[in-house]
Amino acid sequence: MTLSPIEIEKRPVQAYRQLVDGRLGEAASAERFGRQSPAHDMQVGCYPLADVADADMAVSAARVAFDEGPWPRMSAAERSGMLATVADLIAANAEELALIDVLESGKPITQARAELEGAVDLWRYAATRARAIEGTVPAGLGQHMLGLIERVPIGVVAMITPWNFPFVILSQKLPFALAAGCTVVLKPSELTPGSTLRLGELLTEAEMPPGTVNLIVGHGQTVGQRLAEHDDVDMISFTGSTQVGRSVARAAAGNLKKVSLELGGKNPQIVCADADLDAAADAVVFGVFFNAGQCCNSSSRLIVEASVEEQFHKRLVELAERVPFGDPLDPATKIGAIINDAQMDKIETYVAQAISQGASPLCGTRRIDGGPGRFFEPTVMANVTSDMDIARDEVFGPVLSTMRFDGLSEAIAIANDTHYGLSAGIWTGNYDRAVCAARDLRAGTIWVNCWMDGFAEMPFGGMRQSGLGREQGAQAVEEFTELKSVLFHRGERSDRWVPNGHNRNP
Ligand code: TXE
Repeated sequence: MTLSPIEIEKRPVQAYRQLVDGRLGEAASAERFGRQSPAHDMQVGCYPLADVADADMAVSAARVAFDEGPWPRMSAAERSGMLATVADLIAANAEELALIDVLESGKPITQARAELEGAVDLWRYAATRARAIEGTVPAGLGQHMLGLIERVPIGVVAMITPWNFPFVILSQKLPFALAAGCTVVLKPSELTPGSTLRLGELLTEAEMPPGTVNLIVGHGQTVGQRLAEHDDVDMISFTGSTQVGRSVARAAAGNLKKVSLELGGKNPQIVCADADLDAAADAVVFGVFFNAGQCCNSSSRLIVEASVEEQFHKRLVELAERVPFGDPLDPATKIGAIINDAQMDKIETYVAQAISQGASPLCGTRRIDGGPGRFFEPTVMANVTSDMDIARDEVFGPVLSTMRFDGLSEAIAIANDTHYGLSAGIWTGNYDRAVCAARDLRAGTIWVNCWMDGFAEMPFGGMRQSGLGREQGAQAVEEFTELKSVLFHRGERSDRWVPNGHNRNP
């Protein structure tokens, strides 16, 4: 397979600024760093490199903004209006934001445009949820008592986001925390910080009160670690690898801040013989090759009924060899570049190891040499067993592992044989099988005769080591709140704890 000719727009390297306490500027150290397009090997951005001092300044700005500033104190209608204004600004700048994500991440331009559309929808949805935060009043506390159960913003939220969906993942968190009345420090991945920092300019244009949102870019082990352990941070919301998620949770234990984690997955699609096999094959190929497999929801495991395994594999290979991949700036491209050399090496190592453990490659398996950029062929590996590393670990590349089953209970047992639990799917024409699978598969999202359909209204998150907490949906804003019980007494207090007239020393 040959790559389409690489073309990159003739535009100057973009210079970005961080946002701290309402000021767009340089990092404290005045240091900067650059990023090359993983698809073109050309420098595309230059960013202030924050360190611990910037993290401390950003947290202190968010703290003051929360404790004394207008954002948590304004009406829900005002907050909602501001979120809608930001949504409009993102929509008006969507093409530029999409291009930034393409150049820094290597994802296809048509996909990046769709992601921006989804992100705008998340901001608009969060704007509506800002006005739907409600408490309750329990009846029956007696004649003299009134109890209010309020939902109050949790406080200062630190957010750490990864490189695979820079603007979408930010939009799954930030507008919901803002809707709740929280203030935020956000650190995007150092591989894809551009669209996050560009948002800082849009927030300034929208006249977001200073300190409400602070955006800094630095390394995970310095800035990320500092945010996770900071005593003035009340909650940390992290998306990334399970390994780093664990270390974030450990760092958060110092002040027992709330932790929300969106981590990895090893997501299975079960394909039964009675399914629409054409539609299923298309969804399996989409599920595993979307974003070059660098996706927490990647359906990297196929569990196919033995009686149709051979014909289904044939169909998959046909599709895998046809799916357009190469230059992400080409609107026809469906599979773009791999994020960096470390990720390429990781993918290659898993594939080689699986072959040595007895898996049979049906197509792909190689990186594309000879041109600029990092590209890995869409790969299908058959005869994989559940004990192989390729079936257990998140490869995060365009690599499908296929296994076979006889009987639905075996399929579900294989599907659940993982320490992850983000998503799972089943393709079947049989209602009973669909209901059974939806009930017994252990994952935060179950897709029946579809894959990766998502809506702002539907909560998203994982069971087991795929994470803690949920984003999106009606509950998303509540994740950034806590309950406060307020008790009012009315009338005279007649009951006394210390009995009237009692004298301890007669
Ligand atoms: O992720 P990291 P990496 C998985 C995927 C991939 C692997 C490695 O399997 O192959 O992770 O990718 C910040 N304290 N996913 O190394 O390191 C970091 O700066 C606090 C799955 O890029 O988890 C970045 O902002 N923060 C995933 C963010 O964590 C730290 C998406 C994610 O980086 C930190 C990405 C630390 N000690 C990778 N170390 C998904 N679920 O979609 C790093 N960071």
